[in-house]
Amino acid sequence: MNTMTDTKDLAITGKQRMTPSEAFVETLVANGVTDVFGIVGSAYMDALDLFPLAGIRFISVAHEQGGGHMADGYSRVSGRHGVCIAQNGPGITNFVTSVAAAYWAHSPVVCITPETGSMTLGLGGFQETEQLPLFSKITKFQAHVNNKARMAEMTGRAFDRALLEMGPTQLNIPRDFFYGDIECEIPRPTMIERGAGGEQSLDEAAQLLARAMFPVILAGGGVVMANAQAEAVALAELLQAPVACSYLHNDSFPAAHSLWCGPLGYQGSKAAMNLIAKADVVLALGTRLGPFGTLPQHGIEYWPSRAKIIQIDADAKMLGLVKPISVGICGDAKAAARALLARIEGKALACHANRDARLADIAAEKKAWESELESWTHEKDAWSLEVARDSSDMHPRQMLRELERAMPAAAMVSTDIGNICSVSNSYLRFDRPRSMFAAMSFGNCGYAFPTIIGAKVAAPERPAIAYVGDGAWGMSFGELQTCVRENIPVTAVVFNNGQWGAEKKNHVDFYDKRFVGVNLDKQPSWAAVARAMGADGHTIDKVGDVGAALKSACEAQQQGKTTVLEMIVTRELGDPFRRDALALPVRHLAKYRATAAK
Ligand SMILES: Cc1ncc(C[n+]2csc(CCOP(=O)(O)OP(=O)(O)O)c2C)c(N)n1
Ligand SMILES: [Mg+2]
Repeated sequence: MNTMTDTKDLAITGKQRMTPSEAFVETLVANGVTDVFGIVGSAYMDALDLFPLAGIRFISVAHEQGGGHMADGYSRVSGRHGVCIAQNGPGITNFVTSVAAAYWAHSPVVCITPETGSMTLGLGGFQETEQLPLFSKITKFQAHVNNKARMAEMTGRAFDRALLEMGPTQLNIPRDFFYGDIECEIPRPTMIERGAGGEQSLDEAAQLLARAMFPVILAGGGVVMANAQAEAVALAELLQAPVACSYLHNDSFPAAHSLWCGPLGYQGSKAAMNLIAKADVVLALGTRLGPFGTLPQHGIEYWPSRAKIIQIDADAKMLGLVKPISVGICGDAKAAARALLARIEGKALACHANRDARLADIAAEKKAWESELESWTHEKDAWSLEVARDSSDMHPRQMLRELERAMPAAAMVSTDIGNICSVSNSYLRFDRPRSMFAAMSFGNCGYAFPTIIGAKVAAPERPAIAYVGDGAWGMSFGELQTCVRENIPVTAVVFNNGQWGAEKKNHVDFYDKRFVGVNLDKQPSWAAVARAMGADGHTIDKVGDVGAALKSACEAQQQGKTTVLEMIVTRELGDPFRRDALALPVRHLAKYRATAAK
């Protein structure tokens, strides 16, 4: 039986008699679902039984949080829905962290949450918890099947809204509603085309750009999601404007382009920061201008507060929310960029008069930052010098540079949220979009590894690499089981510095090195653990071995092998995350006075 054909027939013939499980699965098929991540559970077993005949692969994961992150990675690389499902109660509460992460990554994840039976809800039965409040603030839409006859309708809507609003949705289904007889028609996906934005705001933006003397483009995640990279390049070339990538969206503009200046934000590019600081007009294309991504870095207050800011975002609520703006355009990044191009192409642009000076400025800033990075082989603060002094371990920065040099052309890289992962921001450059999947502003440890597994399922031909600190690895290495069992070959680069480094940095800077809970003593050999779990595992302790190890691990992916590269690095630490949010300790009680700032 060919279910695709059947689905098309259903669409033609209208209502048919079916079970709610069939209606649910046929609606997944109608939405092009081919992969679902989760852990098996009785709550939805009647529907799961249909997956193989529906052409849907069920990817059995180690932990539901991992399944949610996999759905996230899958959607970010494919631009399609990522789907996850689990058992009611504990299986669903395990999804919460990953759905919150998907929310801030703007990933169209459909989180399917079978619920306790409708006739026992509220009685405190087995595996019961209220499942809608759990996700109310971390989803764009919550579909609740309140009657089994509405199974297909609600399922379809959860899929439509995830793409419409670019974020996770929840589909909550009382488990008894999978059974029975219903008459229904399988809804077709409703694809809503996004427009360029209001004519007047586009006109105003075009005028600002035409008069700008030092325009700078800030390319955000919206450029990636709208497949607008070509338009961003065309705008940059027309204006001859430098382009900065927004925080953790290093894949929003091709790094090989002469106008690319690198990412803003934590551990970002000084070239990008120095150039945007000079802007008189900023075109923020497809970015919500999130607060963390524009904080001062490297001691540079780079945000040009006197410049005119044109912000383009598909979500009107983001316009002017964090930064004051001159023009807000509610539009799709691609359509808006095209509309702006049409308005300024062939016009006299003020910025053409000083083009050569600006291009020289861009080249000089990039060169200066490159040579600084090249000589910045290790951290130079007192703590870092002390811990690295007699160590034969690798300096994290040198190791990251070697990884960068060895990175295969079409690689996808996910990054976690530790200190070394954050420093890697300076060393991650991409020429194609949908290549970088960072933990974004939710910033949860344990994001990177499962996310790259999901990305690999969506793009099996691309090398898939996760950067993970050893602390975060302890949270997420269980998903090696998924790689091995489900034959999803990826490479995990684990930075073994024996500490929760990013937090330890705060102890060093603010708490006079009174370390509490930051040392990761007695860790196993993560390379040996990987081998015990059926993957390959290698310990790398020389900078000269890093590049070859990455290359061969990526090649091993073609033979179906997952590899863990355990990098033995010093305990030195880069700049802290949250200098903005910490203060030196003040103590009033005598008992605690010894911990007051001196
Ligand atoms: C789930 C979660 N728990 C705790 C934190 C707080 N936190 C942020 S960074 C960090 C340390 C990360 O350590 P590791 O993964 O070893 O990377 P390193 O900083 O050592 O490079 C911690 C605990 C977090 N962001 N997410
Ligand atoms: Mg660590």
